[in-house]
Amino acid sequence: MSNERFELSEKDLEAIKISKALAADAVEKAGSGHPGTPISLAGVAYLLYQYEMANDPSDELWLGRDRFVLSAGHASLLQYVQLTLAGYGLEVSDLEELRQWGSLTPGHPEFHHTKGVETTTGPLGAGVSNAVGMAMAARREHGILDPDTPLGESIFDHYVYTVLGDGCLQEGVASEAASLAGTQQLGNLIAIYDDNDISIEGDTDISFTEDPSARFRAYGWQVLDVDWKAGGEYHEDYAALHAALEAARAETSRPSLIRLRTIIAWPSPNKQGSESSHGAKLGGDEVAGLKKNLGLDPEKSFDVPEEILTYTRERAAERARVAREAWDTRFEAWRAGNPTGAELLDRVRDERLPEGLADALPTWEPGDSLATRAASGKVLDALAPVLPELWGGSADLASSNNTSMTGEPSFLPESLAQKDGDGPFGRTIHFGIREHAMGGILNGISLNSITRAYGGTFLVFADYMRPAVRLAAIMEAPSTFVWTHDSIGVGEDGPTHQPIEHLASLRAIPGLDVVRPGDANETAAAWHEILKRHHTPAGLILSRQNLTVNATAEQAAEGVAKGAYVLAEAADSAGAEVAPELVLIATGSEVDVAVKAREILQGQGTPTRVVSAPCLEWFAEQDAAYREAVLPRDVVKVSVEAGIAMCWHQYVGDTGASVSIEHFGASAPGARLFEEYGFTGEHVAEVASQTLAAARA
Ligand SMILES: Cc1ncc(C[n+]2csc(CCOP(=O)(O)OP(=O)(O)O)c2C)c(N)n1
Ligand SMILES: [Mg+2]
Repeated sequence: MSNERFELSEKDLEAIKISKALAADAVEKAGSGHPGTPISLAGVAYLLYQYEMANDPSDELWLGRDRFVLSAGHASLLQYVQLTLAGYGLEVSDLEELRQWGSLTPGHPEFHHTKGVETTTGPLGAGVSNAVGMAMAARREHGILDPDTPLGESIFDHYVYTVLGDGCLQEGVASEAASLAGTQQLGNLIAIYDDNDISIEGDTDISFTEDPSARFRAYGWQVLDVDWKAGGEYHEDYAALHAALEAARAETSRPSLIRLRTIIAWPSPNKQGSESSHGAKLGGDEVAGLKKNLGLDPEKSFDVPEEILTYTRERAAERARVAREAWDTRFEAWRAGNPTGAELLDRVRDERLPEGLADALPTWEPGDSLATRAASGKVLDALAPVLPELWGGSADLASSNNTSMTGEPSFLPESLAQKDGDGPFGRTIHFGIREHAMGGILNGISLNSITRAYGGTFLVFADYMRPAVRLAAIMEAPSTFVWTHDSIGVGEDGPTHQPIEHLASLRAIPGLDVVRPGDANETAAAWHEILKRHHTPAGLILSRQNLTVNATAEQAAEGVAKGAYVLAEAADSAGAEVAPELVLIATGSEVDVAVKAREILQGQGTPTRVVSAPCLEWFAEQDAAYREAVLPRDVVKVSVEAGIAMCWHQYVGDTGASVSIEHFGASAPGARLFEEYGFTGEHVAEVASQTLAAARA
């Protein structure tokens, strides 16, 4: 730490005042928004963007940059104003368009939308889990690209900064993530907690009385206090904050929480310290009063003197130039010395899979029998040597989810290593029983990262992580959620563990690929297709119980990528393929049920086709001709899926039917439940015959 007293220049202080006024003006003009915290934390954000973080406004995806996550996403102006001042491409005119159609400044920060925004936030607490994921990703990236360099000394090391508020700290997801960050000893993670005692309903004492410092210390974090309220008069002490940030960076074996005591909306004359400044425009008089208190002209709006904008942009550019000069030189040296690593880096940054990946995938023979979760485990084992960027784990269900790549070390701090090889650069992630944080961490890893991650739990607990899944879809983050134990096939654990409405409810999320392979070969093909897609999250939904392999490896490789395909064609009595009179559509474990039903129906003289439909989203991408060829409009269709029928009507139409389950399951062996609830070849054949007869009547 330097002994020099940290001091901001007059122009810096002016820029901070202007930042506060801009936040007030933007909300005033929009008519809605959140001015309070962008006003009170303007200096914090200014410090981060102009003094503390490694960043390059001209290259917002610079590999060496520190990450910034505004977990308190409602305070989006905090970030927008600094992106404007630092020269990330936003202009003051964009701030004038806050929250308007088509603007670069939406209500909450959105990944892919505004340059410099690293993740979409707004659902409180989620950003903390993203930040933990980013901090973990940084360590893993170091591990695969520069393993011989000590932690902290590689060009791939960077810090992750997150700003969070009372709301984030109250949300469970942040607790889950912070706890894991402590265990993982993420020294590259720095959180600034805006301790302003205010949330929407007023004083946080009405619902939040714990000691967050004690809590974070118990998690294994370093907690640093910066109290701007100390000593009578409120004082935005940037030197104290800077010192805390230095101390946070210096602590390399623990994450740090800087507990910063602030007054919301300071120095707004009447609304400072009040929830009234949280989420509504301040009002003209109050904005004028704020400007007066800041020494700014109350008559002017969006007033950024050219001199100040030039100063902040040049300052940011010059800092970036200096940082880049040093970093780029080291990067070139790294490239020269690490051709394999460089090739890997180029490949993943180009979003290319290795040549011949398909050949590495395991195949099975029709008639083999194994659970798709087991097949998925074999696929991961096969991918391990050829796809170094892929890593992941489970929320304490690894042996059930088959998510550990055999023989790969665990991702753990040295002091917690359980077996040879485990360490900070390990590959298997132990998320603990923290599904929601796992989802957020996977997203943090997937965003602009050079690694790709998956995480497993039981499908029924997808509900525990749904907000993160939804955010993955909004962000087009290629997180892979491995959800096993996918139906009443779970059996004895009973209704709490048996998904019923989950497939339908996950399919309701736009932009999420819900992938439920019907056998082992389809599972390998499903993984391959998921990996080919770099901008879509996927849920890979797998069976607990053994499933007969019905698809050949070739059939699966070709068919799964199209979402649905003809697995078994209708035939006449001589066995020759003919046009179907009936189509059975099934997913996952019910594909085999449909295959059995087809045999019965064929025996009865009804030419019956089985369509396996592992991913309805991929099927929807196919052209109309293909879809019509697979599911002909004029043929009677019956869907078979061990879940609610919702979403199948659009495939089977008014003349068709769905064999489904519209109630919760029960505790009994899975095979018995399949019988009791009608998921047998006989019952499906019966329903299909009746449906066909009714359609013809
Ligand atoms: C998961 C979630 N629940 C509720 C909200 C609605 N909400 C937005 S901000 C906020 C209060 C946040 O308080 P705090 O973090 O202290 O922010 P401050 O008022 O200090 O800016 C709430 C409840 C949300 N954005 N996300
Ligand atoms: Mg607050």
